[in-house]
Amino acid sequence: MDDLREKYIRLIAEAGDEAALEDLRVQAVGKKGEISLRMRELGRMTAEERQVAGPALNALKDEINAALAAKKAALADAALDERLRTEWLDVTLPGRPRRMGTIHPISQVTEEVTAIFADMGFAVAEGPQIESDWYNFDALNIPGHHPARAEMDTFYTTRAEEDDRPPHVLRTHTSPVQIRTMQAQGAPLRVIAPGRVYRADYDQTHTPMFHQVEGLAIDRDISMANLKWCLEEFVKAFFEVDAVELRFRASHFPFTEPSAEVDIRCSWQDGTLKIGEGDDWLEILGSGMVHPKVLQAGDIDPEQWQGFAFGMGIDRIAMLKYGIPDLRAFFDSDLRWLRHYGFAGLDVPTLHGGLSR
Ligand code: 2NM
Repeated sequence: MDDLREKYIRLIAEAGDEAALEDLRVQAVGKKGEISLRMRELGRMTAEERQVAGPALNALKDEINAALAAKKAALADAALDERLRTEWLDVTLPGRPRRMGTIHPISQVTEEVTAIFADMGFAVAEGPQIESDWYNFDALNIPGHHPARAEMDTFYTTRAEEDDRPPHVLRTHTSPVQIRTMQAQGAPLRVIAPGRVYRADYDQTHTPMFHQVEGLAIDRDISMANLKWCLEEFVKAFFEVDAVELRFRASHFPFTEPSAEVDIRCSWQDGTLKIGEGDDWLEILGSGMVHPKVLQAGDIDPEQWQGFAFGMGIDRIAMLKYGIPDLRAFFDSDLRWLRHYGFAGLDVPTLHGGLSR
């Protein structure tokens, strides 16, 4: 029995892995193992012999099981130590730069505009891109014979042959969103409506799909003075300059009265634009006081409420701010162009952190 003990204690000590240890367990204390065979021999012994050999065999079995368990734990410890030694990671190392996509200038500028107006208390409103002609035209005081409705400018959908309701249109501006918001929220109201708009026009300076942002502020005593302040704050923040001069030129839109087109003072030197200085003027948006009929279409009482509205082209102000020469390249999905003019995905524009870097 001493030989058995010595043999197995040595073999267990020498075992290199768990598999070897399991083989030893089967060989020693398994059903057909050496210890078990010895135990079976107990039956053929005398009572006196059995009294000595029985407990001794049991003790040996316990001892071998304990050695197996201890060795198993030691092997697991060693394996863990080895993993800890080899599988380490220096979390203080700088990240590996990976080429990711970039934020499209139109998305970037939309976020910038949103951040600026959010700071002035404007919420963002959205609506469908396929609109009824009522929301797109009638509600905005654009009459049936107005040139904007002409087949040439507007994308019309088609109805089934026997269906004589007026067809839907691809919205030609985001104003229908303003009507829907007036109806849904009532006055007072402060929203901007950024998004895609569609006009059947394609040349150097026009694409059939482009982006607009419109603003709308309605309260009891909103005036052109409030409009002027808001737009000045916007232009300063957007172009990241300390001072600007705006010029309001009388104009005409069906949905505002009075209406004004707004220019900003600028200079062009060697093809680069400087905002706020120089002798040139740059037209950037249209604006005015919301027409009473438009308020009425939005279920707002024009005897109680009044407001200003404005609209501008996101694509155009993106080109101006970031020196992008060709409008059509915006929609070419050219990876080289996107890498050149795109913005890093994690640089979210905020007023406190800076709009652009
Ligand atoms: C412009 C110019 C002037 C405008 C009007 C409205 C609405 F729906 F509230 F009446 N939203 N935007 C507006 C006014 C848009 O774009 C050049």
